[in-house]
Amino acid sequence: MFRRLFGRGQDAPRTEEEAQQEEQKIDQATAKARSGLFGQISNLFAVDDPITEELWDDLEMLLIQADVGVETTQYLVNRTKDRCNRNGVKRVREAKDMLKAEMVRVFQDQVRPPASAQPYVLLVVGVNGAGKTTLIAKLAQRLKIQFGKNVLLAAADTFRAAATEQLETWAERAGVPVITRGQGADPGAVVYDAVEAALAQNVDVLIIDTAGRLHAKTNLMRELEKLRNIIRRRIPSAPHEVLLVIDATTGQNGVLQAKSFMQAVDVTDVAVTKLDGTAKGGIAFAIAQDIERPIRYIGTGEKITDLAMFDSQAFVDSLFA
Ligand SMILES: Nc1nc2c(ncn2[C@@H]2O[C@H](COP(=O)(O)OP(=O)(O)O)[C@@H](O)[C@H]2O)c(=O)[nH]1
Ligand SMILES: [Mg+2]
Repeated sequence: MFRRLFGRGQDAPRTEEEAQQEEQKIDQATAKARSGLFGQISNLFAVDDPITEELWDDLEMLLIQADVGVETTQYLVNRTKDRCNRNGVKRVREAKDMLKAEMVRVFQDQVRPPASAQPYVLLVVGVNGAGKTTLIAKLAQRLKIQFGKNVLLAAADTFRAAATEQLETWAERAGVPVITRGQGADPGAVVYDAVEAALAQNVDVLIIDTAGRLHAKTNLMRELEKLRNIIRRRIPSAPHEVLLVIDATTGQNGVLQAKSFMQAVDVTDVAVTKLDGTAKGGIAFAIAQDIERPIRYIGTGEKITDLAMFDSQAFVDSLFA
C-alpha cells in the first residue's frame, strides 16, 4: 500500500532525490534526540574497551530515559548482548552496530503486506491534539502534489468547535476538496456523503478525520464501529487503513492511550507526530513493540510539508549519526 499509495503507478520506486529528501526530514525530526539521549548512547560506544556489564547497565538506563520503555529496553539490551555473543563481538566500539541492527528489527517485525484499492479509504483516529488533522493535511498535499492523486477529505470530527473549519483551512492550502456538515452534525452522515462522493467522483484516496474523545470509551467505540459499518456498506473491503496517530511528546502515557484506542477500533498502522518536539525519540520503539503495528508516517514539524514516510533503517541511522 505504502509504495502504491505513495507511488506513480504499480510499485514505482522512489527517485534518488525523493529518498534523500525523506532522509533529511527524518534527520531534522531526530535532531533533538540525536544531540540528547541518543548522543549519550553514541558516546557510550565511542570507547575501545572490552565489553563489561557496566556497558549494558548504562545502556539500559539511557534507553529507559529516552522513552523506550522498560520492557522494550530489556528486550533490546538482551537481544544486543546475544547478537554480540553470536558474532564474537568483544569490544564496546563494535557493539554499537549490534544495537542498531536490533533496533531496526523492532520495526521490521511489524511490516504489513501492502493493500491497494480505489478509492483507498483511510480512517484516521487518535486522542484530541495528537495531530490528526495536521497529518491529514500533510498526507493530502503530498498525495496530490507529488503523486497526482485525486484526494477527498471528510470532516467527521463534528464534536469540537472549529474542528471542521480547521480541516477546511488545511484542505484549501493543500488544494483538495472536503466534505463537511458542520459542528454538531452526525459524523456518520458526513462519512456517508464522503463515501458516495468518492465513488461518484473517481477519487483515489478518501481520508476521514474523526473525533478523539477518550473519556467516553464506549461511545467512541460505538461511534467508530458505526463509521466503519457505513463505509463497508458501500465499499466492503474498506477502510483499507485505520491509522492511529500518536503524539511523541506524550511519552509512555501516549502509548497507554494508544492501547485504549486499540480496544475501540482495529488499528492497522501508526503515525508518530511531533517527533521534532522531543529529545527522547525512543518512544518510536515502545510504540512499535507495544502496539504491534507498523509505523507508517512521522510528523517532523508544523508545516504542511513536514511529513516523512517512516524508514526504520534511516530512522535508526539518524539517531546515531
Ligand atoms: N511540532 C509539531 N507540531 C505538530 C505536529 N503535528 C501536529 N502538530 C501540532 O499539534 C497541534 C494539534 O494538532 P491537530 O492536528 O489539531 O490535532 P488533532 O486534535 O489530533 O486533530 C497543532 O498545534 C499542530 O500544529 C508535528 O509533527 N510537529
Ligand atoms: Mg483535529
